Amino acid sequence: MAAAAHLQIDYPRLADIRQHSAAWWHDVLAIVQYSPELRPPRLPWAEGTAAHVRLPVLADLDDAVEVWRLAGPMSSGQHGRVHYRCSERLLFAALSIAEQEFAEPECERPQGDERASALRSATSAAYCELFGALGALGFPHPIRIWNVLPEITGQTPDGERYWHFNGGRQEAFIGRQRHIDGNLPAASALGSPHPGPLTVHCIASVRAPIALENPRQSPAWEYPPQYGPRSPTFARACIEGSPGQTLFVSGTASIVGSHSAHPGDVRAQTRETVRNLRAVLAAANAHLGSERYALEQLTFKVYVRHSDDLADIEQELRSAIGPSARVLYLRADICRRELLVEIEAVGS
Ligand code: 3EB
Repeated sequence: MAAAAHLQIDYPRLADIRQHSAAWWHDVLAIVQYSPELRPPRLPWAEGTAAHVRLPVLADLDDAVEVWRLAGPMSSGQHGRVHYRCSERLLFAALSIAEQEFAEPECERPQGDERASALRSATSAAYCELFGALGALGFPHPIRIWNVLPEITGQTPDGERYWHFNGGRQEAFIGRQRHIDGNLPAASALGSPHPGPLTVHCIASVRAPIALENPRQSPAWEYPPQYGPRSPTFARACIEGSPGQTLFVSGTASIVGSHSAHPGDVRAQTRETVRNLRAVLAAANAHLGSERYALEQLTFKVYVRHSDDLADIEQELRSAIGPSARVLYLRADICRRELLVEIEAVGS
């Protein structure tokens, strides 16, 4: 594989990348390992660089990893809790924070909601650390952020845990003088079926990206209060500034306007999600004034709430994207209980 001028994403098997020489690793910006274990299998050369997310891979590919490649040279290091690796153009950063660190001492604990308060504080701290590291390292513009936390739809006395995550995230955006209504990074936020820390990883740039919305969906920062008192802070997609122009499509679900469509019908949800993906692609192409991005040429990641739905989702998605597009299926909880599938994509 030649060094990539454009950022490339691939899902090779662990056994295959273990065969590569040290030279291959020079152009690796990031590796994300998905596995239900507490500690993922170790990789040569990637010590301290690979991010681990506690989501199981589905569909007979349980040793698949996510690899991002870009022309090097790369450097890597640690800034506070943030592990990073970067070229002169893009930076990959990852951190994890245990909610327990933010639990109030027993005697001062507010009744009942202590775990959720800890989640809000942990999220805010994670984002403050992340933004601090991005600024200090010279990559002040997050383009794409992934968030994974346990029990994302768990109920607390003041709403769902995802709402507390949103509270902490928005607080950090405001604290860092960032926009909370537009000009946001693309994102995904998923629930892990396993206990563990909040994990956040991100791709950031030296240049500001182009943030895009979806005409079929309300901007997430304008969701009505029934979806939580503090809005999620993400854009439907971001395009990396020139010369890269990699397109990052956020986690996309069966939401039309701000409402969940087709509760209980996984096939209809998948088709609605594909309509949303097409609409975001059209917005991206319109912005560039070209037909640069096509659904059939994107690389996808699919979050599946119930493993039993995998075949239905796969069939619907394949009929839309064609046989050659790469797809990684992960078992994860979506942030609204009625949503059964969420799909994100990258186009280069
Ligand atoms: C949605 O459209 C579905 O909170 O960062 C998708 C992508 C979703 C990102 C986030 C949430 C997030 O609202 C959920």
